[in-house]
Amino acid sequence: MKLFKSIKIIDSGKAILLSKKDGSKIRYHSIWLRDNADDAKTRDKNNGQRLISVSNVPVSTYIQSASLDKKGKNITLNFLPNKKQVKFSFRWLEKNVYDKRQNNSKVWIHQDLKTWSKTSLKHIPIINYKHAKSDKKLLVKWLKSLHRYGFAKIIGCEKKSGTVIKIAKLFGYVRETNYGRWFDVKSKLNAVNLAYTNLGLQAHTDNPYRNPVPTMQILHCLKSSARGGDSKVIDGFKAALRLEKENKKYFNLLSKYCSHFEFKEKKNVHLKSRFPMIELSPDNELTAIHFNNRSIAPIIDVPYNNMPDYYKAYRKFSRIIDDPDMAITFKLIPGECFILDNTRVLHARTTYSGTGSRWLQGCYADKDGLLSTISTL
Ligand code: NM2
Ligand code: OGA
Ligand code: ZN
Repeated sequence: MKLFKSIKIIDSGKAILLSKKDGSKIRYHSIWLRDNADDAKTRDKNNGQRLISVSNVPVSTYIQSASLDKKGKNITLNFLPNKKQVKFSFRWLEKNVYDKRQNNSKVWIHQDLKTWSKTSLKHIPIINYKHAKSDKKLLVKWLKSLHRYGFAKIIGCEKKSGTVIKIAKLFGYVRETNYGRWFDVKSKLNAVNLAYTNLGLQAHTDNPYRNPVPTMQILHCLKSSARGGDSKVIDGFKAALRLEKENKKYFNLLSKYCSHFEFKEKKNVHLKSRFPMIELSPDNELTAIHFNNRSIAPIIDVPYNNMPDYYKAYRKFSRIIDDPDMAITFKLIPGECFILDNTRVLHARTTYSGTGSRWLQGCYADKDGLLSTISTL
C-alpha cells in the first residue's frame, strides 16, 4: 500500500497537503475534515449517524497542527477555534479523495457500470434459482452483474403463481403499485394496458408516468407455448451514448427538455409525470432513461422553435433503440425469469398468437434494495 510521506498545513490552516510515497499529492479542506470527524461527539457510536449540523462547526475552523504517525498510516489533526483532536487513517482518506475531480462537462456513467450491445455482451448474467437461494457467494456475484449490466436472468424457478415475489426477495423489496403487488402479463379482454394484449411492444422502460418510477422490474414466465412473444432487452445507456456521439444536438434536446408521460385507467387511476427521455445529474452523469412510446403525453415543455428538432431527436433515439445490433433477443420458457434495471435497460416483446398460451408474471422492486444487498452480503 502506498502510504503518506509527509503532511503540511496550507492556506493558513484552511487545508492540508499530503504527499504520498509515490510522489503524488492530495489536499483536504479543514472544514471538510472537521465535518467528517469520527469521534463520539460528532458521530453516534451506536449507529454511526452524525450528531452535529454544519452550523455547529465555526466558519473560522482551521487546523492548528498536524502530524503523521511513523508508518504513515494515520494522521492526527488539532482544530481551532473549537479545540478538537481528530484522527484519520490513510485508508479512509484514500477512499474519500476528492482532489482529483474536474468540473466535468462531459457525459459519464458510474464506474461500476458497463454498457453493452448485441455483440459486446458475451455472457448474460444467469443464475439457477436453487443456487441463488443456497450459495451467497454466487448470489452476490450475480447481483453485481445485474447491477453492472442492468440485466440478468434466473432459470430453474418454480412454475407457480406468485414466484416473482420470492425472486424479488432475493435482493430487495416489492414495490406495490396500482397494478398490484404483482401482475399477470397475459392477453385479456378490454385490457387496461397494451401489455395485457398480444401486441408487440416497442422497447421501453416501465411506468415512466409514475414519479418515482419503479427502478427494478422482474418478469417471470409461467407459460410460453404461443407463437412469438420473444423478449428483447436494450441497454438504454448505450443507446444514449450512441446518440450523443452521432448527434450531440439531439442528445442535448432529449436531456435538456422534459417529455410528459401519462397513464389513465378509467376512473380509478390517473398517473402523470415529467421527465427528460435522457436524464442527467447536475454534473452530467447519465442517471436514467425514460422511454415508452405508448405513454408519452403531449410534450409541451419544448419551445416552439425547438419542437421540430426535438421530434427529429426523438425519432433518431427511437431508431437507435430499434436497431437489431443493440438488442439481445431470447424467448423465455416456463420457469425462467429476467430482471431489469428499469432506469436503464429497455425491454420489448414481439407479437404473439396461435393456439398455445403465454403467461408472464411481473413485479416491481427498487435498486436501493439491490445496492444495499450487494454492499452487505
Ligand atoms: N404493466 C405490465 O409501463 C407500462 O405501462 C408497461 C406495465 C401493465 C404493469 C406495462
Ligand atoms: C411488461 C412488458 C413484456 C412481455 O409487462 O411491462 O413489457 O414480454 N411485457 O410481455
Ligand atoms: Zn414493460
